[in-house]
Amino acid sequence: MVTVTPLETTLGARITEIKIPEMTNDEWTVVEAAFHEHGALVFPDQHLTDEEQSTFGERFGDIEMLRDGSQKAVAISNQKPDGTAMDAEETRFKTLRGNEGWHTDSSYMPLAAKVSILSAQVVPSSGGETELADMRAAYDALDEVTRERIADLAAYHSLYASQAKAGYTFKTGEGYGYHTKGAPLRPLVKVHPVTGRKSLFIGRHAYRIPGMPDDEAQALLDDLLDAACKPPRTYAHQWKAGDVMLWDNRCILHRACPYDYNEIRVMRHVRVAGEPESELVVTGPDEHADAFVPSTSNR
Ligand SMILES: O=C(O)CCC(=O)C(=O)O
Ligand SMILES: [Fe+2]
Repeated sequence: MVTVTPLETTLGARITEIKIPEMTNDEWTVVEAAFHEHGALVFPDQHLTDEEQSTFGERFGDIEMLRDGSQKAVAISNQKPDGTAMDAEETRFKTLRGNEGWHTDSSYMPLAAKVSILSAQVVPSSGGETELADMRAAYDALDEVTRERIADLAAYHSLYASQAKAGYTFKTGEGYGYHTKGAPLRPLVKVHPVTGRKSLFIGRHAYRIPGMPDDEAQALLDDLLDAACKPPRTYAHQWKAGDVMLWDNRCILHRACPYDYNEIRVMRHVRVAGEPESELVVTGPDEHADAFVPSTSNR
């Protein structure tokens, strides 16, 4: 029978005695309840195909099309078509390195993500973990003064701005989500649409708070993030090929961990779109996003 074993942190559970492609509706009921309770699930040793992984994603909702609209699963990989490792100058490599900052997926799009499902195809000999942080527990741990300070604040989210902050800049429109205008504005305190639990909605893509000077806003966002992403609210998954891990982007942050980039690491990612009722934000023009891009490097 499907077994749910909570991890020794505030988030996450390991799900065993189950084969994802053969999941019954009764098992799904257990898995979905565990997802809402724990915010992240680890399924060791599943070895899913592309299709099995996206079919599993469809249990949660509509798949977000990350590239050309036909692919449901995308590779998160440093491997070039000739089999060798990418070099550091490639845009896709910078995107991979950008993933090493704490973030929530697609918060920079009008419709933010609900769930991300990652599976390990090829893992490096060490490092390359994926780390998760529980923003429900992080909110619970805030003092009353901070809670009051942030209660009505919201931040703009932009991949363009977060990559620029990390030292990586791109031509506008160079890849998925790289837009300088129309950054979504999202409240710092999010109420989960199913559980009703409050969580901090922050991460590297958050970059500006209306009504606050930019340096003050960035300092506040950085301080909240630093305080939030600490034990016992974090879990680092050490991948074995075939493992599957998923998380609820509405209340869990994640980041990739470094490894020797001469080695190959290939992950497969399926992203489930948020429900419009809770994750869709009407975007307006954000004419200030360019301020994060040094004018000489907008190549
Ligand atoms: O490569 C990883 O470990 C995580 C990448 C990531 O940010 C994602 O899958 O959304
Ligand atoms: Fe991500």
